Amino acid sequence: MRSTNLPKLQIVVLGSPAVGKTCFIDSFCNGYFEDSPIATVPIEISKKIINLNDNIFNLCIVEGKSPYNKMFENIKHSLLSAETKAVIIMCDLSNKNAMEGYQAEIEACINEMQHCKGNPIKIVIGSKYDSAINENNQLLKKLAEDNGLYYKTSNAKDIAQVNELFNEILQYILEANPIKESSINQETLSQLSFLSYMNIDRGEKDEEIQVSRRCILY
Ligand SMILES: Nc1nc2c(ncn2[C@@H]2O[C@H](COP(=O)(O)OP(=O)(O)OP(=O)(O)O)[C@@H](O)[C@H]2O)c(=O)[nH]1
Ligand SMILES: [Mg+2]
Repeated sequence: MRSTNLPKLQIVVLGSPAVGKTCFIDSFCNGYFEDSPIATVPIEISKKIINLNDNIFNLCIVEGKSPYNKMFENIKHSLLSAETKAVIIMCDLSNKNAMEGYQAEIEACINEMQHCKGNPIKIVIGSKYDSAINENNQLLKKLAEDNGLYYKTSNAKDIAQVNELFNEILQYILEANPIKESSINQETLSQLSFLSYMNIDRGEKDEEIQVSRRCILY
């Protein structure tokens, strides 16, 4: 069974440089915190097969820069695609000086998102919650809510928290975009569970197996 036969669902993660986008995505896709990832130029695509409450699909996460950055042009195609069902705007809660720029950045993202074909849910994530300036958290939450966006926080060092957050986001998406049952048959299900056993056979740690109970890596 080829993973390309599965329904595809895409999440786009936008943000200024070094706000923590790659660490957040990698914590979910790889199950560990990478302290010093290489700066993403211009975009990065991560993929993972997900089984969430028996909804099986190919999740594609695309990382790119927000408007005002010249590399934004590279993510525009993914952002506007009908497959994009969630857009995350990531803002760094630990950065003292960045907060004053986030209002304009969020407004610019909202402006661009008007043209999205997939009617994505829109979420602001305050990153680096482990070293957040408390006042920034309150300010960003208000900013997100005033603009009608969901607000969440993330700590990429806490894999369980990142997994919970992705599960929550995927639940929102599936509620708004139910996957047609006919696209998954019994053969697909049994082959995917075979792939998950292969994971276990490769000797992954117990905690990673727990994480992949709902998220089957191949
Ligand atoms: N304390 C803390 N540091 C983090 C967290 N997430 C990322 N970082 C740090 O923030 C820095 C930038 O992280 P990246 O994930 O590369 O940021 P990015 O937004 O992908 O950056 P670009 O690809 O350059 O746009 C790295 O030094 C990380 O170690 C977090 O949750 N907590
Ligand atoms: Mg990056």
